[in-house]
Amino acid sequence: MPSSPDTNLSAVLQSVKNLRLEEMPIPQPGPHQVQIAIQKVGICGSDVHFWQRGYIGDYVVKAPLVLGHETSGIISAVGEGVTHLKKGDRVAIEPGVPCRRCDYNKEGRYNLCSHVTFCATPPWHGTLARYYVHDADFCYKLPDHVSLEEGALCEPLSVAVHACRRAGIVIGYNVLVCGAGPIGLVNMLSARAMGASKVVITDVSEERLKFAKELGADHTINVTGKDPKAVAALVAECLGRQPDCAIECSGAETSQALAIYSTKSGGCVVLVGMGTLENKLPIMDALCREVDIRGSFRYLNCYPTALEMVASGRVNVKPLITHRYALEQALEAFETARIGAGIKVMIDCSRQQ
Ligand code: NAD
Ligand code: 572
Ligand code: ZN
Repeated sequence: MPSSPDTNLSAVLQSVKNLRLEEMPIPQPGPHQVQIAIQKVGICGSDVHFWQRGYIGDYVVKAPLVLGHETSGIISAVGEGVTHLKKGDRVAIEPGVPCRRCDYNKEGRYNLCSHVTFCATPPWHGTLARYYVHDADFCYKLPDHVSLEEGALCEPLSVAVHACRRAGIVIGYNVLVCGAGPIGLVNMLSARAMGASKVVITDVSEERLKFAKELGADHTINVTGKDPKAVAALVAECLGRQPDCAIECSGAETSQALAIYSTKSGGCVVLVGMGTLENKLPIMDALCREVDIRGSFRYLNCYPTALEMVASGRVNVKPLITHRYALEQALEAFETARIGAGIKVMIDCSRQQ
């Protein structure tokens, strides 16, 4: 064990493009909370976006913000009243804690709570630090054979579990996934685990499509410069019929149109990717063919399922990790994520000797 005094080195976004390593106070757990010695944190596109632009939509970085929300760690202290976790337990951290009191919570849709505190969404600090305090019931104990990296990847996997649930995927479904970034890829894996027979995935990057193919896509389509209606015909040709549902994970307007045109009449399009605020979409096509268009926002009650998918071996998220860095190399790690190298950049926040 390290012998020098313990500190809380953290990756703090001071202002746009100004990310620094700084010492922060070590937080202490209150009642029903746990203190976690953070181990693994994946970099998400939103971390890079806050770093590069200083805002996403109405969420503006106005004060120093610790980044990171794809997290696992080891319990280092427990607050009063915590019974299901103890010091030394390895956990995955669900980053968004809802208010628990509003109508959405009472209706059982806690992901829609507008008072949620979500790691690394201003003004709430994230987890790229040595220590973090979180509500104990939003921490999930990892089975011994599930790695801390897999625990961190339960976050994007939960986004996919929610989207696939919204799409209603069942055994035998044919699925179109639009966009082969980390979110498109976990949707592909999750759709498969939920019973999809065939998955077609699109992108504008050959490199990402090659990765998707290696990860198990049945068909890949490079949509660069192609008309959405023409691609929809290609999708149907690949599958031998139109997909039962489409999960859009790029946010591109043409890709959203493709999702609608491709999906069979009576099927479902799930929108996950965030694009511009207003897009032109073929709504009449959706209307006349009763294609449902559903939003998908983060997740609710998905961590246990995501964890089970990994623990049972039904989903292998390990190949998604293409780069690894220590917390001390956070700037290098963010630069790797910024240029879009590989798929998932993972930061090790544990304290080395
Ligand atoms: P990413 O940028 O790494 O991946 C997006 C992929 O889409 C890239 O590979 C890109 O080449 C591809 N793409 C671009 N234009 C395309 C097109 N016309 N057709 C097909 N593919 C195209 O991002 P990511 O981390 O995979 O996240 C994907 C999206 O999901 C982002 O917009 C992100 O904000 C969003 N997201 C939403 C939620 C939610 O709760 N709804 C949660 C997490 C992420
Ligand atoms: O893993 C959660 C997550 N959510 C993302 C993006 C990346 N990762 N979303 C897109 C941005 N929105 S937001 O509402 N916001 C910044 C709070 O625009 C959240 C969902
Ligand atoms: Zn994210």
